[in-house]
Amino acid sequence: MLSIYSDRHRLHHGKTELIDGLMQPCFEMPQRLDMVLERVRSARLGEVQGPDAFGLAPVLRVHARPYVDFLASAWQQWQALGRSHDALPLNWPVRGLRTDRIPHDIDGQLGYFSMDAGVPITAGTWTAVQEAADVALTGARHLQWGQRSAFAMCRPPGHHAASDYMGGYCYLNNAAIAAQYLRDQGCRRVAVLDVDYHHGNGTQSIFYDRADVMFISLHADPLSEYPYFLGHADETGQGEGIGFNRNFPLPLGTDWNTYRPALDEACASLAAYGPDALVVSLGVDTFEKDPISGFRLRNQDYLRIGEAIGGLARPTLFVMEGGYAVADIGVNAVNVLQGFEARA
Ligand code: SS9
Ligand code: ZN
Repeated sequence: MLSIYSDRHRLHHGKTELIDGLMQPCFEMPQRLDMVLERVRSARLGEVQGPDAFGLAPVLRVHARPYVDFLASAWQQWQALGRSHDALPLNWPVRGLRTDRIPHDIDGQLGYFSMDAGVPITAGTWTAVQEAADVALTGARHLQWGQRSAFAMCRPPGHHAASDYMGGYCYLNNAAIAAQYLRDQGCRRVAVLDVDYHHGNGTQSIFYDRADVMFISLHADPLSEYPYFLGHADETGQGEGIGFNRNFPLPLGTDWNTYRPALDEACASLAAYGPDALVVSLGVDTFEKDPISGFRLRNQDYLRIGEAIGGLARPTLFVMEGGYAVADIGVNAVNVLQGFEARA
């Protein structure tokens, strides 16, 4: 399988995040992707290529212009106030507050365009997140050119980012941008399968009212886990999109015996939909040793996930999402890809 990778992910490296009431080193760190690349190489998965530059047009098919302008200018605005440390949001327009005016002040903008504080903006963040979108788009282009599969080594991840807000380490929604690109290049139906431990709230909201992009997610029950405010089983789509969104919230402590039947049902839904292309939001934070998560999947379970996806026999783009057990992220991600290839 061809993999797409760029060193520029390193330009994004937040220092600290607020977790359990403490400022701690960011779990979403450059070493994550180093480990994935190392495993892609040692497992001889296939060629590794750099991304092509697509510009902002395919990004703007998914994200709102004011949000993209905010991301592009946030660091300069922050620096203009004499601040050289990471920018972080601090307050949000919740129930009853106004969202019809975008604040001029950068602190107000940071809150307006985010859902939480897990999104540090550093000097290199905008370059790195654009590069991650290009990595996903380059992978999508390979499917368009007739390849059976590709692996987009995106960092930072994307599935919590919606049309006009960032959150949960995510800025641009790499998987959604790739799915929309595939539609625009002539795929009639595209499906996104999200196997990250956390619900892909951003991807769901982007495609919620559409029948041409199905979204299916397996994740920790939002009553017990981040992102808390989306991802329940009764969210089945809206308008034309009714029936084209499916969530499988699973209990904390889920192991393979609990995961497998949900995955099989998700795959049956995907097979019935019959997409021309499949985008997999590949998070491996379902791993038993993940430091911020509560599932109990083991190394070999990722081979089985890949086999199930391979059994769908669709052109498939894997897009890297979460996974914070740095020592195992490479093995687990590549196990999915090798399981897929064994069935392909
Ligand atoms: C854990 C807090 C998690 C955000 C996690 C975002 C994961 C992206 N108790 N904070 S895949
Ligand atoms: Zn996650």
